[in-house]
Amino acid sequence: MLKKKQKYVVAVVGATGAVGNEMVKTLAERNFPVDKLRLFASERSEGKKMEFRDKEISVESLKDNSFGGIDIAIFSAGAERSKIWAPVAAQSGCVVVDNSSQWRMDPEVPLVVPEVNPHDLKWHKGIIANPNCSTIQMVVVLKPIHDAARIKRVVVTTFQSVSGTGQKAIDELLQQTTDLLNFRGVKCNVYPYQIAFNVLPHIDKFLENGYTKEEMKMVNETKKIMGDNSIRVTATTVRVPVFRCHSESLNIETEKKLTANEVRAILSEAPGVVVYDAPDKNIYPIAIDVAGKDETYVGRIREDETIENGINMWIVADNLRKGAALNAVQIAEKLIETA
Ligand code: NAP
Ligand code: 3JN
Repeated sequence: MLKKKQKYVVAVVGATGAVGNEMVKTLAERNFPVDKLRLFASERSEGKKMEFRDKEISVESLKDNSFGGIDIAIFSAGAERSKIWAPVAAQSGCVVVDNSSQWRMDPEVPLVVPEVNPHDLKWHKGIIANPNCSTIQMVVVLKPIHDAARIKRVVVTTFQSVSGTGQKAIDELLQQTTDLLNFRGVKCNVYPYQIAFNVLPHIDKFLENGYTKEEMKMVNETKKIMGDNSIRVTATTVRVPVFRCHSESLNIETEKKLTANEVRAILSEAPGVVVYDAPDKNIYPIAIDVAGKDETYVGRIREDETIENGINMWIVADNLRKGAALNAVQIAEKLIETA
């Protein structure tokens, strides 16, 4: 359990990565009460300098005694590292906020989006899981609709940016684009096919049921966060050649009828949501506008004319911010609020 303090010793594990970099930036921007910041990555990055509040911090590699004296450790170094190190950190007495899939579906670990289920933070036992980026932006929007009209079923298709795969994928899209525009051949190291000027219906590994792991993360995590196993979710997750922000097309079937205007009104009041929806003026959320923003943007809200109680919409959020770093820092903020 976290003890109340004026300022906290915070660690970011995976600090040199796409999410880790955003985490360090977010802690500074939100003026998180950091007494000391410790940054960890692989041995490759040992000694590398990163900036935090105009000071340089040296990156360390993880050792058995690394977590002594740390109050909050935010992990974004992949599931394998979380599996090994999150229990070590929790044993040392720090509260872990883990960005990987390793602990998300563990019944002993709360899976939290602060706008949706902050109450679940109360029962943590040292590890709190941050959901998948595609799930986070979707549940922020689903929760107020569920409260108003009970959601029966959601059909979601995602359009996910390459930053979701990490720094190597950002570099690959840039390199392939440059090579193609200079009439050179492309190399594919991160994805099985060229991502520049292409669309890949494949995120994470394929499972026996024909879905990908990313798709099943959206299905299972949504039920756990919303605390309702009866919500049926089916997903198709797609990688697109965009650097930042995940876009999603949602089709939502509810028990009670909601008009498009009622949905607009509900979402206008929802925490962490911005309704950006005026098709007559070509106003709808787009990735390049939402990059760097904290909220989930919603547009194209319209009734599904093929069923009785259906709504379609388009939602966009910054996957590195609300989808990862910001949600983790918001969890830490809630923890210190209630310490
Ligand atoms: P990334 O850019 O590839 O960064 C990976 C980070 O992990 C780097 O800092 C890397 O350090 C570090 N790392 C690798 N091996 C390590 C080791 N043995 N010990 C300590 N640190 C090690 O990837 P990313 O996009 O930032 O994502 C990182 C992880 O965050 C993902 O694997 C995933 O689990 C999670 N994630 C979650 C969401 C979400 O939806 N909430 C979104 C994206 C990612 P070096 O620089 O030294 O290699
Ligand atoms: O691909 C994306 O847009 C999001 C990727 C998330 C991710 C990438 C590698 C490993 C995850 C995740 O958060 O689910 C993981 C993982 O921890 O399994």
